[in-house]
Amino acid sequence: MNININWYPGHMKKTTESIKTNLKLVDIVYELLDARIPYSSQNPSINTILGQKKKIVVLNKSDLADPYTNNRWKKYYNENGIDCVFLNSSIGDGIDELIDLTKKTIDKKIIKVMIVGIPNVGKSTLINRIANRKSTKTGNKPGITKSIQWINSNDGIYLLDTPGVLWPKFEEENVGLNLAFVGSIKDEILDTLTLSLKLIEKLNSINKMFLINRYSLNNYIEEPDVILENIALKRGCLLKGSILDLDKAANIIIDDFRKGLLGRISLESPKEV
Ligand SMILES: Nc1nc2c(ncn2[C@@H]2O[C@H](COP(=O)(O)OP(=O)(O)OP(=O)(O)O)[C@@H](O)[C@H]2O)c(=O)[nH]1
Ligand SMILES: [Mg+2]
Repeated sequence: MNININWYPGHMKKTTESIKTNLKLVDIVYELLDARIPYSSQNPSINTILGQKKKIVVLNKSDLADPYTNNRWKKYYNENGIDCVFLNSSIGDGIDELIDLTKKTIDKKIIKVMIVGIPNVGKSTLINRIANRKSTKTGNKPGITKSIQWINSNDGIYLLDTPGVLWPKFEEENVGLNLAFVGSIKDEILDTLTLSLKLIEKLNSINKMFLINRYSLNNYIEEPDVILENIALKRGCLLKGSILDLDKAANIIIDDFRKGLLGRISLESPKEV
């Protein structure tokens, strides 16, 4: 069961180029990572792209990640001398800490910040939080922001929103899968059924209770395809003639994971990377 994921359309290449050209206009960069996959959500070329520019690693969607694993990542970044802040941009948790750290790092009246990261990680949501208004469009699918734009906030911070970018080739199958699980790859290019089986496999390797609890699975079964059939049965996913609608069940489990309905789950912890 192989799944080969690659998504690097022309606009991402263009955006990466304009990130490079706009870099000289900003004082600092917020590198947004998904707290559930801090390793897979980091652009492997980011440090080369940023050069000597100051940056803060922002672990967004930390409300969806396991709190214990968040702490382990915090320790990991601290030990490596990397500034980091954990956020929930949806409700604004951690924003004050991020602004304080920014002002401590850049001693200027007006601070210009560029925000970069993978699609759907919450860049525009964070900008709207800091600016305290809905100044840039957000949405729960990748590819919402189409072009680079400046947004001003009241307290002397100028923010540069950028469209989400990935990179030409994922080094490992795992990286592409993790990005697809969290919703950073356009769903249209994904084979949802295979993706859901991979997700079931991954979740069960972390804690078998996530799926058992959510879908009241009474028997513990090893094989992902049998688990998917059981979820389809439990959720009444049926086609004409009482055939199981596995595609529907696949969408349910992927959606539930993305919304945090299976629990707060981290797919990567520092020991693995
Ligand atoms: N649970 C949770 N959801 C968040 C958080 N931040 C953003 N979101 C949601 O994630 C989705 C994507 O947010 P956007 O701000 O549009 O993401 P983006 O990085 O600007 O995406 P692109 O413009 O496509 O690159 C939206 O549905 C947000 O409501 C967070 O900290 N926690
Ligand atoms: Mg955006």
